[in-house]
Parts: sequence; structure tokens; C-alpha cells
Amino acid sequence: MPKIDVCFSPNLLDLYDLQGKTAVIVDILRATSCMVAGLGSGVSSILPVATLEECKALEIKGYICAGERNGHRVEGFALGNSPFDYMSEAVKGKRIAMTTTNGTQALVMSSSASQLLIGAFLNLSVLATYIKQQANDVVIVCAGWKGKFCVEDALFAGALAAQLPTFDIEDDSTLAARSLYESAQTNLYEYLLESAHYKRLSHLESGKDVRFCVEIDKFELVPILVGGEIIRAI
Ligand code: 3SL
Repeated sequence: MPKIDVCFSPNLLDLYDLQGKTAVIVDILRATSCMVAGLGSGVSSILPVATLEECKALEIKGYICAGERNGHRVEGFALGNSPFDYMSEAVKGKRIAMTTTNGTQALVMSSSASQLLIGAFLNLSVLATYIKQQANDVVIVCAGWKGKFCVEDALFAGALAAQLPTFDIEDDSTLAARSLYESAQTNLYEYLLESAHYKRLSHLESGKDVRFCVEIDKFELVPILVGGEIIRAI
């Protein structure tokens, strides 16, 4: 049986051997939700980069610059980090270069995995089906916040683990994530009202992004990193 493991922070990645495994990167609020929403709405590809400078330099190559620092759109960038920015007509068919505080960093730090997939509640079931078909060992890498645990990423890890019941559980992080999801699944949005990142995003209109990011199965696609860019695997 393939194995499943949950890494609660990129700062813990040294404890995990990603070689030969599938890493599912998750940053529910909001980077990976933006990626799923964008590719599901017609964006052609997303190039994740670590720094603002790398991102800006891609503009002359035809990329649209997107991202945030500390939750706020970067000055001079066309897009911020709201999933709604990624679903507009203006970005259909376009390539986006993206840098965020945690999500794109988690991706870059997981590059030793044999395959990198993008997870969000927005594509939960199609992602689970894809992983089941491949039957490869999987590590869910939670982006967290500046190395710290984030409950929304752990909830997603639990939701995905719950859809992969035949996978062998490697250690207790998967059990913990699953129990957390089971206790919150009937009302994810309300559960997140007390979370640190919900509070950090309080400058946004009335929780609109957060509500959207906890919608389950809104999109039928699996984003994958190929040659440095995120595209649709299916
Ligand atoms: O850290 C990240 O990658 C972002 O998703 C954080 S924020 O939701 O845009 O603040």
C-alpha cells in the first residue's frame, strides 16, 4: 500500500524524504486556492518564484506579476493574492508569475519530490482520485505561516487523508489532521473565524476570500509543476 504523511510546516521538511514521492502543496489561505481558481478559470500557467525581484523581472517576458507580502498586494504588481484576481477575464490565456509569503516558498522548498501537485478544498475530490490512481507515496506539505502551523492547511490535509483511507499512515500528523477535519467539517468557515490567518486577512471585505477558499470541489482540475511552471495535469 502507498503511504501518506503530513508535514505541518515547510520548516519541518528536513524530517521528510520527498524523493520518489508525490508532494501535495497546500496553502488554503490563499496561494494554492488562487492557483486552482486561476487554472480552473483559464489562466494558462503559473510560475511560482521566491522573491519579489524574480517576479518583477518576469514581466518583460510577458508574465503578469501576482502576489502578496503579509497579505497585501505588492506595489507595482497587477494582481494580489485573492482567488477573485485569478478568475477575471483579463487573465484568461495568460501566464502569471507569482510570489507569496508562504505558498510559493513551500513549493520551492519541496522541489526534491518526484511530483508536485497543488491542493485546495476547491479541487479536493479530483485531486484525491488522481492520487489514488497513481498509488504513489504522498506527503502533504502545509505552507503554514512563516514556519508556524496553520489550522486551515491542517484541515485540508485531514480532508485529503480522509479521502485516501487505503493509504498507510506514516505518523501521527496524519491522524491529527484527520481528527481535526472530522471535528470541523460541517462548518469550515465558522471554524476558521478564530484562526490567526483569518484575523490577518481582516482588512479584506467580510471574509469573502476565506468563504470562497473553503468551498469544496468547485473546480475539476489537478495542477502540477512541470518545468518550473504550474499547469493543469487534468
Ligand atoms: O503566504 C501565502 O502564500 C499567502 O497565501 C498568504 S495571504 O493569504 O495572501 O496573506
